[in-house]
Order: sequence, then structure tokens, then C-alpha cells
Amino acid sequence: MNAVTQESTRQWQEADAQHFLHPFTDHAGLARKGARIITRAENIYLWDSEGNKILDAMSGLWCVNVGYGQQPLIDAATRQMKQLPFYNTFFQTSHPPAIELAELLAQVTPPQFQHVFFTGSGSEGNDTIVRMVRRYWDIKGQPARKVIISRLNGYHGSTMAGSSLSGMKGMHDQGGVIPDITHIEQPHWFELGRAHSREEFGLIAAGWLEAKILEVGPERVAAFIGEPVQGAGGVMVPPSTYWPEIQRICDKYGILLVSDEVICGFGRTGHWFGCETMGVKPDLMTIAKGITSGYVPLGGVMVGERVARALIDEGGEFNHGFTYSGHPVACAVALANIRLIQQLDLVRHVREDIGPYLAERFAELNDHPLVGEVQTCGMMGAVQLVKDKGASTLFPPDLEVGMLCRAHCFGNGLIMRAVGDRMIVAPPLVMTRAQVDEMMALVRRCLDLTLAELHQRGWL
Ligand code: PXG
Repeated sequence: MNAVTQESTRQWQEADAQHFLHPFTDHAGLARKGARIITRAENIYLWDSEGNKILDAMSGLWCVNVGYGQQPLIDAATRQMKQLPFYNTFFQTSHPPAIELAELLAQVTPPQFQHVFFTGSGSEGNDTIVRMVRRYWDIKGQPARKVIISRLNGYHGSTMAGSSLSGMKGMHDQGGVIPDITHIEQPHWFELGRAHSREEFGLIAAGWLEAKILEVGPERVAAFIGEPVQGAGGVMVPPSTYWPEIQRICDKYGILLVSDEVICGFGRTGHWFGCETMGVKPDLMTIAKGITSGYVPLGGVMVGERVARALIDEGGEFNHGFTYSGHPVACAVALANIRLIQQLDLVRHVREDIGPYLAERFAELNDHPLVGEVQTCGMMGAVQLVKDKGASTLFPPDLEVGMLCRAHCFGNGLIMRAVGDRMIVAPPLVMTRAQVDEMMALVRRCLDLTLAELHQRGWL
């Protein structure tokens, strides 16, 4: 690093600390440390302002599915900016990028989805879900059906409705929960279910939904929402029995099933959408992130025929929408992105090649003294760190062992997240086997460094 890069890094960090409030951040803590300034990216790599190359095993924030620097997306944005950088879709107007994207989405999503409502983000998508679900039951003459059930440790965004649907205590404590949203436990076998086989536990965990429906009163329950695989909660891959049982229970009580596909969508789990991997048929899906590979913001709700028919045929005006619903540049980039996923055959690549290879390489981590459990699904992986491998004893949470490990990753050119003591990855779908090997070598090195530090501190 030379003096010039050091100086500009310092200037950026100072200005950042003085003016920029970051999401989910302790501002004073960050100001003391200084933010890491990311300046460019290519394929699966980032570079920071000091010239360090970093392997981005989190795809930006679970979104850069096609990797960085893809020319077709750049060209699509440039072309659309020249042609029509903005027009709204409110007052009986439309434009080609939004129309073509709606048509393409109807093709790549499961057959029950023929309509899309565009938003600017996943959070706005889930706000739309709340309003649409309640509107649906009003139209159907059952206005008492308002309650939406979601899961603890689920993540559905940070707007008022998104954070209410999310099952994150820290968010609820700071902003409250809007009325008629309630939560059940997550299907976390390692913490809650080890007395049972995974399959048995999947049925037990799904049973918590039925218990909650009966507690609330089935005539008051509007919908259940969940991520096929919980992402921000720590890549929690549910037992194979879980989602089909959830579907059975929703069907039994006539409740709408909502799949939040913001992370799992667009190939991440080895099918176009996570609900297909889990074998369920939702009524609504939230989409965002991978729809544009994160190059520009875009989200939406895929509306299944059951809800679409009510809204269109019986609903009249639906009083909801955003300035950027169907933003032309975002839609043009999404079109280029989805076509690239098709052209590169990335969904099959994840399902048949790189996903199984990631699973194989992750399974090798089971021999590591710090590793209690390993889980993968497509291009998502989690490693549960444990204090005592034999007894599967967890570390006391206040030691923040996951953060120690994350610091080693940061220091060694790897972006890997810590959710408590679960270390997680969700790398770009375009990864090659050689790149998986490169990532796994870094992961193992960081686990070794963490182990050594824990011994040094006398925590093991
Ligand atoms: N649903 C899911 C499943 C998500 O993962 C959202 C909705 C909200 O999307 P927007 O576009 O409004 O952010 C998300 C977002 C993390 C992390 O810490 C995850 C997300 C966002 C920020 C941080 O893993 N996911």
C-alpha cells in the first residue's frame, strides 16, 4: 500500500464517519475503527481502497448471482438510460422493459404465477404482501382474516411491515410490531430438535404452525410466510419433511402460503425458486436481490392465480404502489440478468455441478475440531462453530466466537458472514470448481486461525 492510497482511505473513512449513517451499524463503533472502503469488483472478487483483493463469498449481500462486471447488464442499463430513464406505471401507462420483464417472470416462475407487482426492494415486496393478503380476504368477504404468521429468526426486511414479519428481537425492540403479526419457532434442528431424527423434527416444527393457527383461531389467520431456507438467520436448511407439511397445514385451513424468495430466488438453491427445491406451491412469492443480481435495486411480488383472480376480477382499484414500481432501467437490467442466467444455464450449474461440489467440500469441514454441523443448499453454506465437538456444546454467546472468525476472514481476503456462531457463505452462482477450492482453502485457514486464537485466549 502506498502513501496516496493510505491517505485517500483515511479521507474516505473520515467523511464516512462524519456524514453517513450505515444500515444495522453501531455508528460510534464504526467511526472508531473506520469503514473498509470497497472500490471495485470483477467476477467473484472485490478490491478495497488499499488494493487488497477479497473473495466475495456473500455475493455482495446474497444478490450478485451472475458475478460482478457482466457486460450484458451494463449495456442494458446504458441503453435504457438513453432510451427512457424513467417513467411511472401509475396512471394507465406502461413501458416495454416492465412489460417484457413481467412476461419473462411468468415464464421462469412456477406455473401458478402469471402476474407480478413491482417494488423497489424486498422490504417493499413484503409490505405489498401484507397489504395484498389482507385485501384478498376483504374481497373474499372474510375481513377478520388479518393475522400473518411468520417465524422467529426469519428475515423479511426492515420497513415497518418487513421488520414486523421478521422474527428478529433487536428490530422488534427498537420499532415495535404492527398489529396482527405473530411468530412461531424456526425449524432449527441443531438447537431445538436433536432428540429426534431430522425428518421427525421437520414434522414437529411444522406442527407449531398448526398449533398457532388453532391458538389464534383459523377464521382470523390470513397467511403464513417463510423463506425456503432462512438466509440472514444463518442459512437454516429445514428438514425435507418441513415444507410439505407446512403446505398441508395451510391447505387444511385455507391459509395463503407465501414464499419469501428474496435470497432463494433466481437459482440460488438449484431451482429457479426455493419453493421448487422444497416441493411446495405458494400463492405468493416475494422477489428481489438476484432478480437484477443486485446491479440496480428492484423487487416485487409474484401473484398466484388464486389471489390475482380475486384482485383483478373482483377487487376494483388496489390502493398501493411506489414511484419506482417497474422502474425501466431496473427492469431492463433484470431482463438482461435473467437472460444471462438462462444463457449460462446457471440454475442447472448450481443443481447438478457446483452446488453438489460445494456440499462435498463443505462436508470435509466436519473433521475440524470447531465444527459441530455443516449445512448447504445449492450455493448457500453454513458451518456451526462449537466448543465441544463430541458433546456439541455451543460457546457462550457473549464470547462472540463467530465475530472472531469473521475478523480472520476479513484479514485473509474472504468475505464470510457470522450469524452468532454460524459462519455462512452464499457465493455467486457463476463460481467454478477451482474457485470453490480457493474459497474452501481460505475457509479452512480462517477456522484454523480461530482455533489457535481460542486456545491462546484459554477459551478451549
Ligand atoms: N426478505 C429476505 C428473505 C431477505 O433476505 C429482504 C426480504 C429485504 O430485502 P431488501 O431489499 O429490502 O433489503 C431480505 C434482505 C443479512 C442481510 O444480514 C440480509 C438482507 C438484507 C440485509 C442484510 O444477511 N436480506
